[in-house]
Amino acid sequence: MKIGILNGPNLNLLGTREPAIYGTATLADIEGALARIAESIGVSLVTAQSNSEGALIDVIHGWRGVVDGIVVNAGAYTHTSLALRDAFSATAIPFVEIHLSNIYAREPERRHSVLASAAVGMVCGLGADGYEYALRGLVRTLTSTRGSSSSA
Ligand code: CA2
Repeated sequence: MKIGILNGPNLNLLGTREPAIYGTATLADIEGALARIAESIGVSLVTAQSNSEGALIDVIHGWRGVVDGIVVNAGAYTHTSLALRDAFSATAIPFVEIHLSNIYAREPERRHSVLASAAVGMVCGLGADGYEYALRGLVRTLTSTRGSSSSA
């Protein structure tokens, strides 16, 4: 099984500012931890990050037929981007949404996700550990959906 880890705008700057909201782990730290977890459960990962909405959509399109599912933190596009949601719908790639912060306990404009209703599930408010929970939850869901034909 192959899983894509997709991160959106400004997440390349994690660990540099606002540690009270986003923690101290860098994106490289998070991707490194996920790589170790993935190896331990027999899953391969591909990762991508972009600050551009169109580039994120191109990544999702390019992962069609390549990955079995995606763990995505779409950053602020979470709250606005019907285009990203359409990319998930158009490719039919199952995804789990993850947020470092609890978006429902923040400013009103962050309390809605346009992606969530199309997602397998969402993890939010648990910091960088949330990526692990999202990965494990996605893999477990895909494995149980596909039964014994899965390679994970
Ligand atoms: O909580 C999350 O994971 C968010 O997706 C993070 C986004 C925010 O727009 C969403 O509402 C919730 C922002 C990521 C910004 O990352 C920073 C990195 C370093 C310094 C400041 C912000």
